[in-house]
Amino acid sequence: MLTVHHLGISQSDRIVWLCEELAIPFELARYDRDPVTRLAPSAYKALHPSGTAPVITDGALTLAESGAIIDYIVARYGDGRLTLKADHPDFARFLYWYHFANGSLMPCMMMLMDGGGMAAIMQDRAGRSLAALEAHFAEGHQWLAGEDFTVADIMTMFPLTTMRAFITLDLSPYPNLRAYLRRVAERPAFQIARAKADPDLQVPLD
Ligand SMILES: N[C@@H](CCC(=O)N[C@@H](CS)C(=O)NCC(=O)O)C(=O)O
Repeated sequence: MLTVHHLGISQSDRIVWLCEELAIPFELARYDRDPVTRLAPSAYKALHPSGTAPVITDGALTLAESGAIIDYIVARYGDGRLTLKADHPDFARFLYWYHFANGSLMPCMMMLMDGGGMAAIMQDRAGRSLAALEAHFAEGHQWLAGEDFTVADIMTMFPLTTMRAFITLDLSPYPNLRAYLRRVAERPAFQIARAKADPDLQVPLD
């Protein structure tokens, strides 16, 4: 059974809504925020290494990240509903707004949140994110999807490499993640792309 773990007043309300729009059966597990920090309680943080809402469970699967959850539910239970196919005239516009919501709009909104403290929250999330990547590769996976190189790898390289032209990132505590970056750096297409995109930029690749 699909279970939507909803953290009160959070982005997981999207997933509850999605399930209602699709009229699919699901269980709702509801958690309240910590009254002092207004963050997720430890029971919620224990669900997934991201420590963030939304999270779903479906049989043996535990999945976080709004977009991944929506894509999973729509692909598995949606019968093509609520998405547009590549031959639809509005396909590109659909993709743009779908990714814009979390890729661009939400980061801006989070920066505007009342009460400050966002830097500390983001610091904590960065640590969790790097630890989750390290744990993934410590399990022996070659790439993010597992054995297949995918666009997930292409999306993830920028924050771990080129972004370091703007931030200091010490990856020494993450040996498996660094080995992954070296694996990516060995790909001929990656090397050609770097030479074309920023031939003069020296960014650490491990
Ligand atoms: N990009 C993530 C962001 C998730 C996120 O920031 N969730 C917030 C709720 S809106 C959260 O879990 N806050 C509580 C916390 O960080 O402890 C997603 O869309 O799933």
